[in-house]
Order: sequence, then structure tokens, then C-alpha cells
Amino acid sequence: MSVNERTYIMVKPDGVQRGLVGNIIGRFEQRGFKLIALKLVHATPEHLEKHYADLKGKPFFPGLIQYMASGPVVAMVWQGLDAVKTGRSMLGATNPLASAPGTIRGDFALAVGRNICHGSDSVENAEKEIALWFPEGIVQYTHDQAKWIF
Ligand code: RTP
Repeated sequence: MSVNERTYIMVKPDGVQRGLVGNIIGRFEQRGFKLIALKLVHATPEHLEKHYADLKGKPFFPGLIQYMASGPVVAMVWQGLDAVKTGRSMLGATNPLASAPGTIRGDFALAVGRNICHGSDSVENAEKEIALWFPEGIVQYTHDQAKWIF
């Protein structure tokens, strides 16, 4: 756990199609995390196979890649205290049927195969995912010069 921990959060194609991007970003802002990278990406199957490399061989893997490649995703990096663990708890359980109300999946999703968002499950995987989705690097900034924020 660190104050400047970073996590990779992604709105999946169904979340984008359903107009949930603003709500999901709003939740991370309101919780107190800092947005340090964001882009809309229509990922290729090859890129998604790298992201989900540890799931290769699972029966749902081909369908997962097809779903994730079906439209653009919103790729984001959020930073702040315990960002990985807190990000996962904000998303809710992988299967939305087990996600508590008040979580993103618990409020907006029903099916495990259409669970609208992704969040890194460890600090190590967050760093790997950030490098995969933002190979161009991340602009670091501070609010120090924002004199209009008190
Ligand atoms: P994510 O990586 O998307 O945040 O999900 P996760 O860690 O909570 O879950 P993981 O086990 O890594 O699964 C990745 C994604 O694969 C889809 N999935 N489908 N039984 C199924 O049909 C099934 N199981 C998993 C979900 O989209 C899940 O988020």
C-alpha cells in the first residue's frame, strides 16, 4: 500500500455503449483518486490476448476477447492511497450477481460476461497493465500551482 499507488481501470465496451463512462470516472474522482492517464482505445484481439494472457486456456477466453474487441474501451490510470485494493472494491465482485449494491457492477451489471469494467488485482499487475496500455508513458502533474483550489 502506498499513497501514490497506481491502478489500471478500464471501462469495457458494454460500459462505453451504455453511457456509463462519466459515472465510473465520477466515482473515482469523488472517492479522492487522481486521474493520471485516460484514452479511448479500440483494442485489437492481439493486444487483448496480452492483457488477459493468464486466462488463456479458459473456456470463456475466445468469447472474452471477442467481447473486449467489439468496441472501444476507456483506458485509465488512477492514483492514490491503496488504489489497487480500493479500486477493486469499488468495481465489485467479478460476477455481478455477487456484487454488492453500491459497487459499479452491483449497480449496473448482471452477467459475468458483460461486467462493464476492469481493475488491476495487484500492484505488480497494475504496473504491467499500465505499461501495456500506455507504452507512450504517463504525464505526471501536481495540483501545486492550482491556486484556485483551496
Ligand atoms: P477483470 O480482469 O475484467 O477486472 O476481471 P476479474 O479480475 O474480476 O476476473 P478474471 O477472473 O480475471 O476474469 C476476467 C474477465 O473474464 C470474464 N469472465 N467470464 N465464466 C465466465 O464466463 C467468465 N469468467 C470471467 C469477465 O469479463 C471477467 O471480468
